[in-house]
Amino acid sequence: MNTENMNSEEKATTSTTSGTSTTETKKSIYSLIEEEIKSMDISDEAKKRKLKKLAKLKKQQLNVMLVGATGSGKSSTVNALFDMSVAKVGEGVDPETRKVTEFQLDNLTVWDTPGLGDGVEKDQEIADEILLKLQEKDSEGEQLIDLVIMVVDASSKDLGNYYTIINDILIPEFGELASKKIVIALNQSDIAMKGTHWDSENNKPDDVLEAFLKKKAASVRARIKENTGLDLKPVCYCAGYSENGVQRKPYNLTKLLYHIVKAAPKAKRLTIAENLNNDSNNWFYNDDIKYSESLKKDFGDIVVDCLGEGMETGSDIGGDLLGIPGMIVGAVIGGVIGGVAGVFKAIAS
Ligand SMILES: Nc1nc2c(ncn2[C@@H]2O[C@H](COP(=O)(O)OP(=O)(O)O)[C@@H](O)[C@H]2O)c(=O)[nH]1
Ligand SMILES: [Mg+2]
Repeated sequence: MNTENMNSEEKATTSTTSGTSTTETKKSIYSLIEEEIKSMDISDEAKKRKLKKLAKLKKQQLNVMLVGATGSGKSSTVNALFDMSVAKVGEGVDPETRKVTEFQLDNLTVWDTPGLGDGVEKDQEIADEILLKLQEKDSEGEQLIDLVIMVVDASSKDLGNYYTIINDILIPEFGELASKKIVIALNQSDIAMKGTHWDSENNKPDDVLEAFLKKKAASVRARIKENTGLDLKPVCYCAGYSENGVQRKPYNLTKLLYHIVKAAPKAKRLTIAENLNNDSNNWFYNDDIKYSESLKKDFGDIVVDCLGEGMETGSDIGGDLLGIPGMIVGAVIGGVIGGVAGVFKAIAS
């Protein structure tokens, strides 16, 4: 899979104000929430306040940086996670020039960085670019990059020069928040033992491979701790691939998403929900269901926070706190990220 070839067609949205549904492929979480607010049985004043909150959330921009060796699966990972059909490749960016490449989704930007390991000089150039990007400020004067996903091939022996990136760039630039903002993603779990011990029928590792991956994650964690002082919990997953008619579905992608959402600032988490890949197959295979449950709660909390006010009196409270948020969590979250867990689908329809 190659993100460089992504097209820039417009995301299909559903026109809600006119009541005509243009397509069912994907609904904007923001317009769904807006719809809900407008139909709530509350004062116009209260509606206005809620819509204002929503507008603020809608304006949030999330910036994610990908680092990792060439071939580790950075492109495959963003393709699996996000709805890349709407991505626009940054203008004037040539992937061959070993520059940071920008993929722009609605309100989510993925900064893809070239892999290290092609010589000291080139590595230095790339490190300088990564550093520059991390020093960049957004329009509010805040650090532009919200989080870094470090994609590592799960069968690789060592993080090598990526410790240097963590030590010399990420720790100084993220400061105290470094351990919160770095997600270590151990990809290609399916072929970590040279392709053996993968249970293709159930799209998961068998017991032997699972034990191997556990050990792998523990040793990577220990080595990162030793080399950088940070305690990061690596996620073993599989971004999947589709080649020559052979397809491997992602594994533990929901688990990876869970860690990404935790690494993102709360106010920006809906931007992730908004841009998720709608293919439910991508989210289906995980080592534990708790990640999708927790995600549902995380996204739901933000929606409730946006719609409920707590400060209102009288009947508004009943409407806000009892019926509607619960309904919204079901309908909105269900509708938008229906793929995250099979159960949401049922709620959504
Ligand atoms: N078996 C397997 N192959 C993968 C996985 N993720 C990516 N790949 C393959 O690894 C190769 C490199 O992936 P790519 O996403 O281009 O890596 P990048 O250079 O880091 O962007 C491609 O052939 C992918 O199909 C995975 O989880 N399992
Ligand atoms: Mg790539």
